[in-house]
Amino acid sequence: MTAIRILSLTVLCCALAACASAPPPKPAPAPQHRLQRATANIGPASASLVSGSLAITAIDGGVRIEGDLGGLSPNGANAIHVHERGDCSAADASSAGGHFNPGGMPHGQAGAGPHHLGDMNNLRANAEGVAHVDIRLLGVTLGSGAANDVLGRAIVVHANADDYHSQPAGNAGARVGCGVIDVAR
Ligand SMILES: [Cu+2]
Ligand SMILES: [Zn+2]
Repeated sequence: MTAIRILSLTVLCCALAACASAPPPKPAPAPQHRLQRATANIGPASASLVSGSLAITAIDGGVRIEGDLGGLSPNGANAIHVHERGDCSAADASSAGGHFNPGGMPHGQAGAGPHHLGDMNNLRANAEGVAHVDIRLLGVTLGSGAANDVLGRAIVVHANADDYHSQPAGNAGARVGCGVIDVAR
């Protein structure tokens, strides 16, 4: 009996020791930006006059997208998203594919529940049809090569506002502007 108790205590001690000495599992390192700055030169699509240059800079937790876009409808609202393919070659920009969505989420609104990683809030154009863009897109990286890397993807502007719930793309209408997120030169 005593021998059995000692044996089981020994086994317990060994098990505890093994637990105590096992190295804690290392969390996977978060993907890091490898670029500080990129640009997206937005050109017209679907026979629009939309154009402008956007600067994309690395910030904590994502990127900041900033610049002016012209050629929009005066006082209108326009959807803007990161789309999965950096290809604006089609006249209607369909070549840019769907919304950038590495997490397999439904379309939605940034900061308000499940949404595509490329979902962003609508732009507001002024009376001259110019929208100032200043968006913090969180959860993405710039040049990391990870699944959430936006480098080499496209920024697409739409003719209409995003309703933030219709699937798969917010019922935002034609693609009127498109530009690839590219290394700043
Ligand atoms: Cu879009
Ligand atoms: Zn979306």
